Amino acid sequence: MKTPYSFEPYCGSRPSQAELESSSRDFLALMCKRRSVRDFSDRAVPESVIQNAIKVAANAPSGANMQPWYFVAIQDKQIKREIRLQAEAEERELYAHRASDEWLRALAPLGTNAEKPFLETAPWLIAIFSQKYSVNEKAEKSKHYYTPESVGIATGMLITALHYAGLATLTHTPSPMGFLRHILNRPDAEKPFLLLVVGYPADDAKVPVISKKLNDQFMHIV
Ligand code: IYR
Repeated sequence: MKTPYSFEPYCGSRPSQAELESSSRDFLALMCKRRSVRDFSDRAVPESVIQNAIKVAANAPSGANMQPWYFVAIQDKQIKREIRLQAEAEERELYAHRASDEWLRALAPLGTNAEKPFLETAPWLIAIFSQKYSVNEKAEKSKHYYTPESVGIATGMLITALHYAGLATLTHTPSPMGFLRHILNRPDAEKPFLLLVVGYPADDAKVPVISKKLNDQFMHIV
């Protein structure tokens, strides 16, 4: 049956099993080095690198191909300062009152607190927004599907692209983070999903000693 929709040849490759094994092993070794970094250098990172990483994220799969995401890449010092001030105000509340004892105990090994100097030190912040719906030129709304899943996948691809390029990142979720919508002038349909801090790690950057789940703890094959 002929459909009104068009299809085109798939342009991906078909590597041999040996090539699959080699490239997946190399990529695993690279990704095992990904860590969340909180000590950033102020060393500049070219805009093109940030643009390319966001373009990678925009190639993520999404529910009904609705692409329910929007990225704002921030290098402006004044805007970074405003974000830091508002994030720290929320975080002070979180650490002093909002977080349960259980939550604070879970965070203790990470050594985090309400101070977020990296929001100003790092050369780039990327604010990721999820869109509940889109609006076309005729002001007609289209519902989005699987929005958190889609934006989560895109964010994972963004982090992966930045790590592949050689940069450090931190997934930061000041809570609540509604202030990002106001500072960055985003519409009602958008909700802040995550703030990604991006840059070179400081020369003396330290990360907490933590363990990752072992293979048989996070997967099995049947
Ligand atoms: N948003 C706070 C607290 C925090 C929460 C989780 I869950 C973390 O994995 C890390 C921190 C902060 O950024 O300090």
